Amino acid sequence: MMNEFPEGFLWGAATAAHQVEGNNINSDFWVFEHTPGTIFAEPSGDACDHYRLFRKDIQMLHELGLNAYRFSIEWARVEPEPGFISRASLYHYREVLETCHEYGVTPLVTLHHFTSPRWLMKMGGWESPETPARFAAYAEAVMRELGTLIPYVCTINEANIGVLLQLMRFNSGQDGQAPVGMEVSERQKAYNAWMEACARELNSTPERVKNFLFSATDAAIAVVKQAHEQAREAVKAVRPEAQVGITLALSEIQPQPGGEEMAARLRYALYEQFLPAMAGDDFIGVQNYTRMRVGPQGVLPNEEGMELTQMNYEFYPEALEGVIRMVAQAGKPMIVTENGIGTEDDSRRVEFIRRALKGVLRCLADGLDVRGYMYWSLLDNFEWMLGYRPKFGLVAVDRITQERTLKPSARLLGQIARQNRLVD
Ligand code: GCO
Repeated sequence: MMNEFPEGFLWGAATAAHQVEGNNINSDFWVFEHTPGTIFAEPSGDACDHYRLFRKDIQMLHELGLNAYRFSIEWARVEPEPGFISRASLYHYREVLETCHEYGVTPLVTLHHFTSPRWLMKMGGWESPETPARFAAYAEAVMRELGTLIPYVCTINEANIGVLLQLMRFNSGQDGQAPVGMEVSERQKAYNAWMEACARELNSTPERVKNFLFSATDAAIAVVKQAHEQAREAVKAVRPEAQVGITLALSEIQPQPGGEEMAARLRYALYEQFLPAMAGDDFIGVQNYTRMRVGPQGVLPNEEGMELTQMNYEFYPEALEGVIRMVAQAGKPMIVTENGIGTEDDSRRVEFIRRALKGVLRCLADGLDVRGYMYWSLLDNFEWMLGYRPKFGLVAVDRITQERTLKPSARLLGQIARQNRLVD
């Protein structure tokens, strides 16, 4: 089998502002983390202090041998109040982008990676019909100031996350609605109380903030799709050459006997329904971590005997190949914008990356148009509700001293990138 990647292949690692920068105090998540009764294991705090240490981190990424860096610009910093643009924060991101270019690292910029300004939640968040235009205005402000430095834009990270979370029953019993005739459980009561407190803090209502990522209602999904399309147009109007795409969380859907029909429904909900909104995009951002076995009733539990990651899902690096093959049918260039594993055992990460990349090579051999691979994540960082316990990084971070330590997987990916081939 060929083991070479195409010339110009983007080799990188990804981060997201809230998970690494630290002190993202004007965002909705900061409120969720700090409101009593929080479901977050711990607050994000200083995170990896990447807001201050970005130069070292980008230099380190470059020295490893990687040639691309996917990171996000934080809306809550750029537009701290509606319509008020912070020039100082744009200047910060200018420095981040310039540092990338100094080291010959291609930046892939995400405009929204889960966190939103507090004020957006007050105005109805991702269910408000005003949000697409507000998001597009922010995108335009970013591109006007920084556009010449930004070759790739991911508008919204995992626009389908609301659907995915609902499917995985991540928030089961936490929707504040007990079925008729049933007692509201203690857990649900506590969750509702926390949501009410968050809503007070955000001058909003529990209905508006309860789906603090995106919700899975048709109306909310329509808002997310419109936000993507309007932002893409805003970006293109300022900088037509910028390559624009959305990113989607895609587990490989594997129908089990009798599960074909359900699998087709899930494929539509998680993926196909977003295709019309992506028609004008330049690329598709593929994000994959595991597979999803589907039976007639829905997603099945992990297969017995399978190795699990720290996220409690199956260690299944081959899922990336399956997802790329599905997405390839849309006929657009693909960039793997996230693929990774949460583990304390870095040798499992080494194995994961190798096997995932073998899958990418098989896709390339079949002529599929994969342009790059961004490992999630550069650094061990804030894994949302789970806090700092899951370790996704190529690089470990001491959160007291902020010292960085390369793991063997970092050297492996750097070596593969430098040689642009998978070596045994
Ligand atoms: C996501 C996000 C990342 C996560 C990563 C690991 O895919 O949920 O883009 O922010 O940290 O996926 O779970």
